[in-house]
Amino acid sequence: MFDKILIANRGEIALRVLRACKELGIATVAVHSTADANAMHVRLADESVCIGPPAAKDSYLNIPALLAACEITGADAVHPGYGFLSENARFAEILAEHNLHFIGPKAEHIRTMGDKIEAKKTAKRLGIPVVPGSDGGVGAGDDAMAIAKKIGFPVLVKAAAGGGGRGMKVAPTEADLMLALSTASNEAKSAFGDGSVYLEKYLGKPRHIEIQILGDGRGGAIHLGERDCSLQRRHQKVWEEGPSPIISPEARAKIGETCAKAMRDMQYLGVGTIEFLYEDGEFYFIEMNTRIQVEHPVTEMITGIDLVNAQIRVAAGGDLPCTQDEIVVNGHAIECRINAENPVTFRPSPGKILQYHPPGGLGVRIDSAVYQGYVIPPYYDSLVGKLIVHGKTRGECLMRLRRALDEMVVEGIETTLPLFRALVREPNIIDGDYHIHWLEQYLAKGDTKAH
Ligand code: MV4
Repeated sequence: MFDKILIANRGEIALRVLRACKELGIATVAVHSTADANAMHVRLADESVCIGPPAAKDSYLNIPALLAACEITGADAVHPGYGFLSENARFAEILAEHNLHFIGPKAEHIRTMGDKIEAKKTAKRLGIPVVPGSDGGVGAGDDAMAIAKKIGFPVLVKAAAGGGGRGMKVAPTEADLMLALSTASNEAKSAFGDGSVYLEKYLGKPRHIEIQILGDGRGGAIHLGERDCSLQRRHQKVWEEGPSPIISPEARAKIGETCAKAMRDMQYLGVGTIEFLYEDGEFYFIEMNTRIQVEHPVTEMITGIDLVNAQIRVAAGGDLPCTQDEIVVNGHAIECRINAENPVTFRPSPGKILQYHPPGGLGVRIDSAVYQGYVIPPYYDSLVGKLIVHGKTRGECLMRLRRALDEMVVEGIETTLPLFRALVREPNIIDGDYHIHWLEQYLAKGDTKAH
């Protein structure tokens, strides 16, 4: 097991990793930019190192500074959290070159899944159902029109180096294809330095269902059920829940086992999330994330498995926390990502938190690193914290969520709390009847009660 873990991240996920380390008896090193000197994880860590000025490129993405911090403190492993360097294969390799452990998947798997064309080819080879589309990239020399006609319009042009909605263009008809191809490729070239694109059948009103997996890197892997992340705004998840209101236990077992077997065949190491679009009873693979995700607490609440603890253990060569049969989905959990933003315009609202009262009680969890008097900096994401609620049923979970949201106080900045207080009372949400475009359509109506 590791002796000292450097947490190469900030905010709530840095605190989450720190908590797992402390419970494992592992010493902790916090790193922070000059803007995060007063952050909670810095206060609670055994040691802390300032790694640079506020800009992420000069601090949390500054690999030489992170290596120096490991050197100074004698850390033997690095946990990257999510975002920043968490899916940077080169970072994982550089750590290994310096005899440091990267708490994450093997670099080759990070690289493969980071290239959306390679990821899809790998998924297909491993027996995971994928969206119908081009076999690989579509280059200038290919007959894109013939490929698109074979798929059937509307088609979606996606950037190989994209992901998370970046570098996507819909071509509703033949007449739109050439422009969509050139626009997507040019945007990908300037955004990611790689203009390669591929085609997929465009699914109109799917749900976003993601399967949590965990592998030991030696051919063992389990799945921990699904999360329904369909309620998104501009590709930012807002409300995530598990199990999905529309997935049956049989469908869960089938897609879960398909994913677990694929991870066993890959000898995948660590946590991972396999993302699907789900429409008309069919799952369609779109991407795989090789990191711990923001919404991991939803899975923890319904399975009782500590995913960060498991991540650290398998990275140190340990075994999976349990067998597949021991994974039982118990009850229902919903996570609301509460941001320091205006609840209607979503304009960021950084600043000092003057009053902070988080809710409590049975089945209520707050993953947050803020406190009364904390100043939300303008340099990073605007997450105040995640409110995660568990109930025996989805109905009980909704009632508890409504109560917790009404109890929560955050003053001095604007937050999206009013949006969630409206959503939890919305008939479609109460019925679990929504899809990936539902939230943006709801917000566009403008009559939301989010005030
Ligand atoms: C799609 C799609 C429809 N058809 N692929 C968005 C980000 C990345 N996860 C992939 N995304 C999509 N891929 C096909 N073939 C629609 C989306 C999409 C989306 C997916 C999940 C959650 C929210 C979304 C919002 C807009 C578009």
